[in-house]
Amino acid sequence: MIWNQNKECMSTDEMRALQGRRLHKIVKYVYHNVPFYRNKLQEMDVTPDDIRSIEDIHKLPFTTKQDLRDNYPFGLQAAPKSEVIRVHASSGTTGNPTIVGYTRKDIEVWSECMTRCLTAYGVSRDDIFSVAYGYGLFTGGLGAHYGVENLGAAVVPTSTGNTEKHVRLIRDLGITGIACTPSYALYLAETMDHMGISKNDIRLRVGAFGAEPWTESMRTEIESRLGLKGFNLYGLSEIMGPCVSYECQEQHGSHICEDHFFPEIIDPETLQPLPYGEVGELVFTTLTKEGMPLLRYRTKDLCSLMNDPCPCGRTSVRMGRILGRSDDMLIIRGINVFPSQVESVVLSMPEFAPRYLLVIDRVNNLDTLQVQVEVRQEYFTEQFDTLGALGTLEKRLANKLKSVLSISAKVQLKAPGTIERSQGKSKFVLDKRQLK
Ligand code: DLL
Repeated sequence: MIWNQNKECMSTDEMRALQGRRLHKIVKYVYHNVPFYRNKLQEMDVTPDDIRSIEDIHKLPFTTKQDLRDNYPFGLQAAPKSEVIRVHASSGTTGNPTIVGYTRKDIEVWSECMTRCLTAYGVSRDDIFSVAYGYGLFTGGLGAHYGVENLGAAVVPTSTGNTEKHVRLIRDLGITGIACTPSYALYLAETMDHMGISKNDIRLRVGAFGAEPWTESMRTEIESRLGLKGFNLYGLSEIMGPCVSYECQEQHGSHICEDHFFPEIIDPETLQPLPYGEVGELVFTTLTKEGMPLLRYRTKDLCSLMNDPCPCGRTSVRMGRILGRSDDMLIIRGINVFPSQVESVVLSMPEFAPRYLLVIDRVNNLDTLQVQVEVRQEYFTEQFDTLGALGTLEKRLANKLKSVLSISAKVQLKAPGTIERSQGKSKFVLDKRQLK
C-alpha cells in the first residue's frame, strides 16, 4: 500500500520541477523572515530570484548545528511566534539545546509523512500500535504518535520505561506494531524472556526502528526474538523528526519524502556535492517548512543516496544506512550526546581536572555510560575522603550530567594523573559497544 500515490510515485521530472518551485518559494520566505539567512545570502550576492530550479541549490549557503546554537533559541525561526503551536528540542554540542518550533501546517506535513512511513511498513487502520519512543522534547514519541493517529490505527502511547508493564500490554491488548529504538526492541525481548513470555504469546508483526544506528544482524535478531518484521525509520529534529525517510517492503534503502526534504550528499571536507552511490555527508533543505526552514542543513550523518527504480513503485530517492558521523556525536539509548557536553560540566566544577573519559558499553542490550574524571590534587586528600566529600562530589557530578545529557551516567572519580594520557590526539571516548 502507498499512502500518497501522487507524491510518492511522481515522475522524476515532475518531482524536480516541484522541488524547484518550492525551493524558490522557501528561499524567498527565509530571505524576508530570517535575518541570519538574508545576511548570508547578501554576503554571497544571491537573491531569491537567482533560485529558479533545484539545480540552483548549489548557490545556497550551508547551515550547521553551530548556527542554530549561535542563534539560540528562536533566531532561525521564520514564522511569527503566534503561528508556532509546538516546540521540540534536541541536544546541542554544549550548553544550549537546539530548539525547533512548528506551525500547524508543519505538524500536518510531519503527520502525513509519518503516515507514509507506516503505510510502507504495512501498518493499517486495523493495527494497534505502541509508540515506545520517548514523549517530550524528543521528537520520537509525539512524531510517531501523530502519524499513527493520522493513519487511523489505534495508538498506545507507552513511551519509554516500565518495560514489564509494556510487555503485559503488548500481550493483553494484542498490540501488532511497535515504534522504538532497535536497542530497546532487544531489551524488550530480554524482558520477555525474564517474564517467561514467548513471541508466540504476542501478536507483534511490524516494528518501526530508528533514532540510532543499527545493522542487518540486529534486524535479524530483533525479528527472530519478537516475531515481527523490522523497518528502518530515519529523521532528525532540525529537519522535522521521525519521517524524513523510511523503508518499504523491499528494504533496499529508505525512501526520502523528497517533496518536503531535499537531500544532497557532500564531501565533508571540500563541501562539494558527490554523485549517487558515493558515501558522504547527508545534507537536507526543507522545502515546505514554515516554523524553522533550513537551507542545506549539514546532518553530519554519513551515507549514500540511490536513485535506481524501486520495485515497490515509489520513485523517491533512497538513502542507505547511516554508516557513521562526520562529527563526534554519540547516540546512547537513543539520546544524542556530545563529549563536549560532558566536558563543559566537568570544567564547570573546580574540583575536577580537565581529564575525563566516557566509557560506553551495552549490557543486556541496554547502553550504559560511565564518566571517569580526575579529581584535582588539592581535593584528593585522605581527609577529604574521610569526610565523605568524594561521595558527595560524585553525586553532584552525576546529577549535573543527568540534567545536561538527559540520561544517567555512572560517575567514577579517579586519582590525579590516573586517566591514561595518549601520545597523539587525546582520547575522550571509549565505545565498547559492538554493532553486530
Ligand atoms: O532521532 C528522530 C527520530 C526519532 C528518528 C525516532 C527516528 C525515530 P534527533 O534526536 O534529532 O532525532 O537525532 C537525529 O539520530 O542525525 C542520526 O544520527 C540518528 N538517527 C536517527 N534515525 C536513525 C536511523 C531523532 N534510522 C540523529 N539510523 C540523526 C541511524 C539514525 N541513525
